[in-house]
Amino acid sequence: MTHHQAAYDLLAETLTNQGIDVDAVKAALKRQVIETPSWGYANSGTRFKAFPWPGAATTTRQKLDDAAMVHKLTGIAGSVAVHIPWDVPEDNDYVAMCQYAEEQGIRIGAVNPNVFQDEIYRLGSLGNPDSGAQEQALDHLLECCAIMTKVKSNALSLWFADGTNYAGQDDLRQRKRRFEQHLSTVYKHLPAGGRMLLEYKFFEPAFYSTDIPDWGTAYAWCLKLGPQAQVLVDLGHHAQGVNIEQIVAFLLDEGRLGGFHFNNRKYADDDLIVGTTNPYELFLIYNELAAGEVSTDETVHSTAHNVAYMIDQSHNIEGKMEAMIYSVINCQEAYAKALLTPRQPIASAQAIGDVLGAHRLLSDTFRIDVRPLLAQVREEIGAPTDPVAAYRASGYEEQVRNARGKAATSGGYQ
Ligand code: RM4
Ligand code: MN
Ligand code: MN
Repeated sequence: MTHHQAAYDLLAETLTNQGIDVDAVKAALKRQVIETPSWGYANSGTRFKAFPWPGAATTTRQKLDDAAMVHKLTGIAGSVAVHIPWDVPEDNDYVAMCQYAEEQGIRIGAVNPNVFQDEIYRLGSLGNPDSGAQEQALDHLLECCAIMTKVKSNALSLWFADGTNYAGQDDLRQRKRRFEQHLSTVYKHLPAGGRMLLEYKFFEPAFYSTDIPDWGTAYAWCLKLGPQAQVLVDLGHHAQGVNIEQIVAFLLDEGRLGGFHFNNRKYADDDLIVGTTNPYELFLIYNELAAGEVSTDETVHSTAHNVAYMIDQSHNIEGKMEAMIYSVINCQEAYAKALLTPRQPIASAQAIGDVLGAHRLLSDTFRIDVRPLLAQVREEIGAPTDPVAAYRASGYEEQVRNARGKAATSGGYQ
């Protein structure tokens, strides 16, 4: 008997007495998939300094190895997002890269083009006033559509650094038109069954205007593009105080919620470990999603079941692997709590205007300690009951430190 057993038995009994189908909850938890980002395994930093982590992945295969290890320890992270050109395979063979991932027990998820790091993109990519820059960006996006087929990906995940820094710098309406025209070309090149996930962000690196500043703009363009275009919600891309769960509810209801980039923000696009200072917000977001999964409305139901759950973080001062394992676990905890929400009693309280009755039913759910339940689920799927402890005991950190060494990093003012 493992040490979580007594706590699990008590929790299962309590939940069952409350009318919760614990087996159904466990089944949902076993189906959960969190996609980790290849770039979260590599060194990164702030504009002041990038501190290299000993053993951090530098090659694409090392990133895939790390992602596979996170999957092995958590059992629910079997997919990894790639960023092109950061993840151009060493031999340029995407089919072999996909096979390598599969041999490690994972698959390639979203393909993320990068149209923000070349010199030519100083004034933007698709929104750039120069048609040559627009063309170069478009070519790269179309190349990424072709890469999707090679790596068996069904999602093209788009984020643009485009925008302006000064009023009058460019014509805002013209920029909108350039985006609309080029996005529709990209949409037509999506492989069959492929989705376009459109990410918004209200600032950075452009600070006066951003070409896709908010979910409303992304949503409007998805509507114009077609049903395979959906909005991607990155938790770090909102202004202070924005109610993200309400955005989630709206997009779900309209069938246009495509995916998430999970991370934790306190001030800006901080890209910290998801659920570290905002666990209640994460729970409330998952609560909308779990409600959508059991909705009788066909659009809501199928949209909720197709959401791509992805992490988008950079680990600047901490080790990459433990950070990623911890991130996956935090999403798992939030989802587990959301699955326990007593929907019927809450609906009854809402119907009679019992403001605090409804609120307490929901917030009490957040306070349930689901860790014994998750330990049980892990045991049942053959994963370690405490993935972080198992990682620390695995020797992986020492192994990669010795094999890979410490890479030279750039970053900071130069
Ligand atoms: C952006 C955005 C994108 C990510 C890049 C690295 O802020 O979140 O999704 O690809 O960072
Ligand atoms: Mn993102
Ligand atoms: Mn971001």
